[in-house]
Amino acid sequence: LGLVGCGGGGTATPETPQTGGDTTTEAPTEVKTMRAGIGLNDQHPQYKGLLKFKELVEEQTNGAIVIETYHSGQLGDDRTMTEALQLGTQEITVPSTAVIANFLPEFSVFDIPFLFPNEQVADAVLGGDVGEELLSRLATQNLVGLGYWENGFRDLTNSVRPVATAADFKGLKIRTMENQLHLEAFRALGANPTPMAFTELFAAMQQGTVDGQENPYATIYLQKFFEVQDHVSNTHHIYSPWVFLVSKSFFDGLTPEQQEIVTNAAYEAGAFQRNMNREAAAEYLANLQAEGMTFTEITPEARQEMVDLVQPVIERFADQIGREVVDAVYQAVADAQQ
Ligand code: TF8
Repeated sequence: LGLVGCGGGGTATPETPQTGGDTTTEAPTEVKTMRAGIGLNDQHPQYKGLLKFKELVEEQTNGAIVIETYHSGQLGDDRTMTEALQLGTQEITVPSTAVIANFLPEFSVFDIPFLFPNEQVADAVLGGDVGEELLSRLATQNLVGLGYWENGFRDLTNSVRPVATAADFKGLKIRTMENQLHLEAFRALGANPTPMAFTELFAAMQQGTVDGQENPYATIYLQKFFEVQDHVSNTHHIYSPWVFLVSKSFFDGLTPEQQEIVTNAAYEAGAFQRNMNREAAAEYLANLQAEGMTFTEITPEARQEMVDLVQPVIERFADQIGREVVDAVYQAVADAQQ
């Protein structure tokens, strides 16, 4: 796996916090290291959020927990890192729920296209009972989910033509995440989708293996996709949540006080990351246009046609996701809009 400068995940020589030259004998602190790996680069709000988490945890534990951060898939792609958490060879990662669905199918409920009309509804559903219930199920996978972070609304880019309506998807080779529902939804829209890990994506676009992809503006801009893509449309077809995941075997080995610090820091850093994402979204889109991409606005009518085309796919997947979960999420979406 070629870990970069590893040496975490275990205990190290005590690094007793120096609080002055007195002679009080404090029990030597056992330093625990957590390796946190993500897929996006060090410019992305995902990484800034991770740095915030590091700052909070290291400060509040007086250095008893050290966070090592790795970006750009240095520790592997989202799926590989999630597996490493299960095995206990990595401690933290922040994958999209679409990837988590390969471990727990019910997480695919968030891959239902056009589920959330806006970010406020997403916040209410994810932060509500059904969101928490799904997080608690991660324990069966030797994972602990410490809240949702925000990848965000996904928008389409490609290098063939501006996409304004469903008809424009025809034949476009679109990379999707490794998720069955995403694949089928893009087929229903007329595209020719192909699943691929994010770490392979840039090269695939550069070499023309795929014509396009879909991700939030932050990723399209900060990962420099504008260098290999010409057109962007605000399809906003799926809102991707991230989940802040910790290896359960590692988390169980923390003291209750440390667990609380880590949990609170993950939530606080999540709020920080989410705000940063939202504040910068308009700027990222403007930057994409400044870099030469064409921007196509999807009209409400065009979006409705897309909604209708993917509806049968949602029906087909409802059993696999779990009817109860699907119904609970739809109910929560409705409640959030009252
Ligand atoms: C994707 C996702 C990824 C993120 C990131 C690697 O397209 O949106 O960008 O999950 O953590 O694969």
